[in-house]
Amino acid sequence: MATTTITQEARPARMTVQPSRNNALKVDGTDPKFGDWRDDFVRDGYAVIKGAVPRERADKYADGMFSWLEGFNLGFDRNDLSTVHKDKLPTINEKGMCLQYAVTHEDFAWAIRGEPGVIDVFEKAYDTEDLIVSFDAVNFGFPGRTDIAKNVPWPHQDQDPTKPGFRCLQGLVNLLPNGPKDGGLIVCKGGHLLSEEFHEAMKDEPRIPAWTNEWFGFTDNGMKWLEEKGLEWIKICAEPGDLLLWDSRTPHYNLSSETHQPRFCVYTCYMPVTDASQADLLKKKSALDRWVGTTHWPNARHTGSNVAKRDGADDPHNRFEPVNKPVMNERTFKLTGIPYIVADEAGADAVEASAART
Ligand SMILES: O=C(O)CCC(=O)C(=O)O
Ligand SMILES: [Fe+2]
Repeated sequence: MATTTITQEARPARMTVQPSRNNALKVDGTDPKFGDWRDDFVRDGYAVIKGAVPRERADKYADGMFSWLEGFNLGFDRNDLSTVHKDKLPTINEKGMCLQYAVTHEDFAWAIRGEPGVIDVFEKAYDTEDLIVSFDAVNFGFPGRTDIAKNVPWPHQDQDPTKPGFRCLQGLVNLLPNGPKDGGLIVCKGGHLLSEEFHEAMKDEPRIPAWTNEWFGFTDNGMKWLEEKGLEWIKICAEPGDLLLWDSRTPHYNLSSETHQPRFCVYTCYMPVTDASQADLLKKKSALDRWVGTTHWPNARHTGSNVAKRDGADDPHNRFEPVNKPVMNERTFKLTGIPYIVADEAGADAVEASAART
């Protein structure tokens, strides 16, 4: 079994969920003042937590990511940008995302998910320690790529418009210096609070096709609506180790670098385990067993595959397990959701009831 290959320093006993979430962010105009990043987040729909990961460790993770790319032995060399070419790299899409090759379970990705300064932010946001984390994509954004499609703007929300309200806090840990022209996340400041009004006003606008209901793409008319409301698009700048947060309702996308600076990040999204069903947790466990990914939604409703394509065929360099398997401590193992899986039906009912109470 694949799970037995995960090295764990400690495996906690089955977890019981603590019910209180009284101080969880509501992002509906009723939040108190917190005196920290939460005030920015509630107001603007995004926030930056400086140094959530200490610089030294952020540099180590970036180094691990470069080594992972070089480890395919296809000719990519971090010191020679002329080697940035699809023939010399694993498959990375025009948005910089790498979704296969078990990359989401590499040790660097799990170490980032387990960073105390990152977890702490989500514990505060949801007012609970009982969290699960997404097995989301890793971003290797390189400048000047003409060998793959151009990254044209893809402004979107990551949330079903028919399910309004604050439902998902997205995050990414930035790992390389990221200035105004270095590519990266761009957000429509304050757009989260106008989301319901937007969808009401634009309900007759034809929809951009989406592979999941939890995605909404903005048309030119939609973008015009945001502009007429006076909303501003902000390219977020960050240093290695900074955590960027945004509300899934905040319109956003990413830009490619216009300099010689690559942009690397790992997406980190956590949610209360009580928002996931027992079936979700079992699906999540299966994703981990098979070393596949999820979207940013930690409840694993959608799981991915490790089969990347190269020139239309299965990539002969596909990998189905991480090169460096994660070492999980008690905290990261909890984030897999596995300790919250109850074997018997009575236990499953108890967890569902606890979810309903909160
Ligand atoms: O790469 C980014 O900055 C944003 C990616 C994105 O839209 C997402 O993770 O939902
Ligand atoms: Fe997104």
